[in-house]
Amino acid sequence: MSGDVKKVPVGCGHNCGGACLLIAHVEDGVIKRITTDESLPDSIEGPQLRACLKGRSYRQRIYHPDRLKFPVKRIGERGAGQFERVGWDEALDAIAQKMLDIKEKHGPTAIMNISHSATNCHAYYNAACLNRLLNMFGGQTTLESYVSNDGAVFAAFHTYGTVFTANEREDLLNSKMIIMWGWNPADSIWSTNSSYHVALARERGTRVVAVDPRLTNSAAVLASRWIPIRPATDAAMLIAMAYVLISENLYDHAFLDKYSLGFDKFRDYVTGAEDGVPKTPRWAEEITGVPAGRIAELAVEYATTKPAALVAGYGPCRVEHGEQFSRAAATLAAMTGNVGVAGGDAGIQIFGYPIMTKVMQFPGGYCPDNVSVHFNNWADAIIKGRAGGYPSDIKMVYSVAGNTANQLGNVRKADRALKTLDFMVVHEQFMTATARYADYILPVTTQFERNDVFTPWLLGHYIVSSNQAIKPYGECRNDIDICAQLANHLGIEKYNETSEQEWLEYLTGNAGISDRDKFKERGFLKYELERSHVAFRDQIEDIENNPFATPSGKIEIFSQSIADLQKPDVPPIPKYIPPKPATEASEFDLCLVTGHGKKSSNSMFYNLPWLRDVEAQAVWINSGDAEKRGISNGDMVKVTSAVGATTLPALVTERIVPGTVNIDQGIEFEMDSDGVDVKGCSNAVCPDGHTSTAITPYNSTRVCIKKP
Ligand SMILES: Nc1nc2c(c(=O)[nH]1)N[C@H]1C(S)=C(S)[C@@H](COP(=O)(O)OP(=O)(O)OC[C@H]3O[C@@H](n4cnc5c(=O)[nH]c(N)nc54)[C@H](O)[C@@H]3O)O[C@H]1N2
Ligand SMILES: Nc1nc2c(c(=O)[nH]1)N[C@H]1C(S)=C(S)[C@@H](COP(=O)(O)OP(=O)(O)OC[C@H]3O[C@@H](n4cnc5c(=O)[nH]c(N)nc54)[C@H](O)[C@@H]3O)O[C@H]1N2
Ligand SMILES: [Mo]
Repeated sequence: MSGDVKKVPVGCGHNCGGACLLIAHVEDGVIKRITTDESLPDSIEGPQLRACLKGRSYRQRIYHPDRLKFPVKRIGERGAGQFERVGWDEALDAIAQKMLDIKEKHGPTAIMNISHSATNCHAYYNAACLNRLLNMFGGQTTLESYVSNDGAVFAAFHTYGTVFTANEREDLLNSKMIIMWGWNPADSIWSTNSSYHVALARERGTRVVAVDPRLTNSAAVLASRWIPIRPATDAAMLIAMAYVLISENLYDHAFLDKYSLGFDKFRDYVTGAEDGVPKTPRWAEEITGVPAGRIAELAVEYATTKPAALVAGYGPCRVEHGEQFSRAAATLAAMTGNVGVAGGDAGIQIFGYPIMTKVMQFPGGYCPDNVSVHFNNWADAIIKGRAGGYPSDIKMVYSVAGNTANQLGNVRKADRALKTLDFMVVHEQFMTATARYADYILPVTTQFERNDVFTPWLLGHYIVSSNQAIKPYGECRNDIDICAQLANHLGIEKYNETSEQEWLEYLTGNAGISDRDKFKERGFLKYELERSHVAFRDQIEDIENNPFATPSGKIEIFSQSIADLQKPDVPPIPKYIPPKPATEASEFDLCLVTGHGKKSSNSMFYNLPWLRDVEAQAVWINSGDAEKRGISNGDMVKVTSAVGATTLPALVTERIVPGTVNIDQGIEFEMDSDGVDVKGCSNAVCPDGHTSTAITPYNSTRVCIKKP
């Protein structure tokens, strides 16, 4: 033991949206301890980039007994999880032979790329490595849709003409009122200091309200009022709030006249002039379960407290007709003149702007022969192929950074689909629910074992330098190096002729790093902005010279481009559309939501003992619903939907509205011999398929619950 401890800054940027700072304390080549940002603030430094419980537990992830150390090859039945160790050369050779063989017999699109988002804050080591390889190989079947937020994306494009709709978090300090609408930043991060800024705003006197089917940790700790609502009904509540603003003349006529299009049509729908049904708070009470008085009160408060930020999470738009929630929220933001002003919010949060663009993404390339299917049809496309109307017949699946078999709806179908394959390759750190089905699993490094640079989801005035703290674990390699070696075996030239250092310099070429040594040593670079970034400020300050990027140049409350789509279930003005009458309504009498909880980042981290200690996986059920079913707290229960079932303990609580249950997403499935998941995986019950606006509607799943 030398006893020398080196402190190395490492970034933590998983798909929680955060880009945090970890300090690895390295002794004799081993990380003995992990701390986080403890730098003292100076003039422009702002809050520290402190990591959450997951980042700070990373030592258990790096050195986990189940961490994959060597390449392995399947020896048992596909999916049975039996593997043996092989050498890198043998594995790469076999993979290349098989890929060439499949391409020759079936064409390149017989390979489906099911990579996803684990490392999407990384500029360098990203699923883009595989994209680049397969594009150079001659094509692939890709998966399209964002899964996270298609409803918000659809609404943002048609309402504002862009997905750069988010203000930066510091701007919340300018708000007099914050409505966390289906947004739970205390657990789900959404950029490193989101909950810190809500807490600070509240401390300075900002009123904070939460609208959510659950009394989340955010609602409990950050809000002074929780408004419980039935899931998938939010558009009705927002529309009734619009009714109140119209009938009490509390909306901003001048703002709407100058900046928006089609409010008159929306008003006709809201007042009932269009269909004879006035969308009153009473009307919405029936639908949402929120008392009419409470709806009216929130409407008046939102319209008269200026500026106010209606900050929407993605939970409410991950439902059938979820785009109507986002369209209605944007409309309310416009009615109250809160778009493009400091302390306001455009009602849809997707991307922020300037800092993110300082770091370029690794170029994945493009191939004109690629075909694609919707993400939540990936398994169906494998099973049915061209005969089922999909663009290709799939023989092989390749996954780099993603746990698609677990994270998309209907894991039973995933199991069936993967068992039909000829071949499957996965780059992973762990034997995940997806990796279990592979022929070859290639072990990859974590960010502690390589160099990278991260930015957060929305804005923050900084970028993070992530530095290699230890040698690669076991025989692990970097994704980009594996792809480069495979490219050699495939006879692809010029996949990568750029060194790591050169890549990092290229990717951060716009970032204005004057002293790279200092950047690496501190682990971050912060920027000073003259004023906080507010989406659409330019439009509001000077609409003549800076029109919105919509066809009309205005905020489109009425959207001709939506009308032109001619989708019968997607109206050109925001409306509440009731769910399809469920044929099985009497059996599946509860609505399931699937929150993004603090114990995992999607499917990562829940295998760490420290995280399991924090929170056990359980289904939240209201005490009234539990009593009717004879369920007591802690009882094992079986949750069943039209596509499958899962068993897990019940958490009987007042913290969820009656008629709704919650299973945190991300826990990995394990099926018993009847095909019933025994681990509490939400996607054992959430369906595959999507809405006509490409939404993966996890949160409008109908289920029933019984004691097994
Ligand atoms: N710790 C942690 N952080 C994460 C992630 C994670 O897995 N773990 N995942 C990251 C990713 S990939 C994403 S896309 C984001 C997701 O971020 P979100 O989609 O915002 O997160 P959710 O927890 O799914 O939903 C937010 C809240 O919406 C509520 N909700 C669900 N349905 C409805 C509804 O119909 N109406 C209303 N009003 N509320 C509803 C839920 O109870 C929840 O409290 O989080 C990111 N951050
Ligand atoms: N029921 C339900 N399901 C959901 C959601 C929901 O709300 N409800 N939310 C959905 C959302 S918003 C999202 S974004 C998806 C996320 O779905 P995925 O992106 O598939 O989920 P992750 O768990 O982030 O998968 C990341 C995997 O990559 C691995 N990994 C991490 N770093 C690296 C690396 O450097 N290289 C390689 N090769 N692998 C790495 C991790 O070990 C992990 O297994 O889940 C979706 N699933
Ligand atoms: Mo996501």
